[in-house]
Amino acid sequence: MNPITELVDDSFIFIVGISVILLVGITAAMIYFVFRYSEKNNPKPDQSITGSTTLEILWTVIPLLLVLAMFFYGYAGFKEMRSIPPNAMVVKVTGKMWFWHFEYENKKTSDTLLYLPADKDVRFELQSVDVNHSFYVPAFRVKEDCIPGRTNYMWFHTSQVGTYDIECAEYCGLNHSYMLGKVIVLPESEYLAWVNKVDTVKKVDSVKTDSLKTVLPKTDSLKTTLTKTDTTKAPVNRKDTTRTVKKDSVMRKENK
Ligand SMILES: [Cu+2]
Repeated sequence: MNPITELVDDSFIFIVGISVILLVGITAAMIYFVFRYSEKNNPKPDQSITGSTTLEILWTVIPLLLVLAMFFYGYAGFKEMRSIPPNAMVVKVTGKMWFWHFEYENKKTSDTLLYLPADKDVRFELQSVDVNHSFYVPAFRVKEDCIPGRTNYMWFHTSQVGTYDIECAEYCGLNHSYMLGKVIVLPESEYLAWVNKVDTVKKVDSVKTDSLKTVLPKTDSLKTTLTKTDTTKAPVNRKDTTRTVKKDSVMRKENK
């Protein structure tokens, strides 16, 4: 179970619940007052009410207790979000115009698709190389800014195997709305096989990214009109993969 998801959902339901009760109560009282105290029903205004200390105390104390309860629920979730389990695995997330780049503990990298093992705590170190982005994974109820020149952090627990959306939640330029990705949570053995396999990185990513593009046909049509952006993007990717291969081959030599 992901504790963040539960706490965020609890506070959300609590606040929406109170809001609905207040909305219904206030609307009902308003409609009742419109008829009960209309000029037609009361040709002479009733001036007997001058004030009520009891009422004033009640309508001060009750809302105060309600907002304190909202704060309590919100703070419980916030505290959980900022308390990263010490043994969490680390993934570096870099926002670039306009895609997500991920680096794993063994220096392996991937773009757009974030592979994670199931039932693990994951700490994300968030950076940006150009403008402000915001790494948003709705299924895990987390969102944190990626700011150039500083490293932010967040974490979540990958509860179940599955595929979950990644979005950019900070307007970052022309292709902001297409800055999408997927969290792919795999059984631990499959994840380890993927993360330790160096040669097929490029193939796996390109195949899966293509299948993602077919889900998002608009991206393709937009990209064809932005050929200049694409050509600049391509060498960046190539550099990254060669760097990974080099580092890993060095690591292999060291292991020998
Ligand atoms: Cu963005």
